[in-house]
Amino acid sequence: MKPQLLHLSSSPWSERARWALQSRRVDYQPRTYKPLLGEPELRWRLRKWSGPVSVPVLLTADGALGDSWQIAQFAARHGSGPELFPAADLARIEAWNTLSEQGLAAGRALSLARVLRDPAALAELLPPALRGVPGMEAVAAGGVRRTLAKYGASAEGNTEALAAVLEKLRDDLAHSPSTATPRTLLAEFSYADITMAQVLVFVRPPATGLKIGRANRAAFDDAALATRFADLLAWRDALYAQYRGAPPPRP
Ligand SMILES: N[C@@H](CCC(=O)N[C@@H](CS)C(=O)NCC(=O)O)C(=O)O
Repeated sequence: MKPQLLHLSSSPWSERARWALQSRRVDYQPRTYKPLLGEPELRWRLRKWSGPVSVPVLLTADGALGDSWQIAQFAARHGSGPELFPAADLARIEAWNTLSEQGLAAGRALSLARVLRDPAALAELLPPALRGVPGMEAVAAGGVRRTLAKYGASAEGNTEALAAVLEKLRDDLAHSPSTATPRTLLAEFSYADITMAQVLVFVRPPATGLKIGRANRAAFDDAALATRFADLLAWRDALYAQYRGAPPPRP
């Protein structure tokens, strides 16, 4: 059985898993997750009957993997291609992944607050048949609020938290042993680059890899941070150009 990836095409958490699987040339079947409607299946697959569940989830012959980190490790064990987790650097890569989680959490809070204020962005979250139907924007807003609450998003301090993660990334790149262009966090491309590049989704989404509607793309964009971290956006774009490879198969 081909592993199946339950994912969201607009999500940087899912993008970490897709990039790792594709980078390791793992043959997998992507399947778009439907928030709320898909939750019962997710709970059943993960055997998790309470507490939050989220995607990406990889369904394998040996059970379900419920986190992008575990999925990337699966890719490292099963595929071929660049070594995503050089053993000597595993602890450092894990630290970068924790940093990425902090940046993504702040970015989620920032961007979803903007989505809540933009009717066009809310409409994009609805299935096409429901767009423009009276009352449906309020349903979409309810879904966004539910997501913010589910992940315990804080209302304050998110710009500073995101900027602090990006300052650390800038510093780590400056001190990296890499001699390549673009530089990588370790001497060679690894999962550290995949996970840290995702934080920049909430500064300005990349042109490829994630499918985000026009209004949501604008809501993810932070003009002030984009100016302040233009060097990191250029790094991320060069990383995508060099290492992201072919777009994912159609869901
Ligand atoms: N630590 C998890 C976090 C994943 C995560 O936050 N997923 C969110 C954003 S894609 C999600 O599933 N949202 C849909 C929902 O909450 O219904 C991972 O990296 O796999």
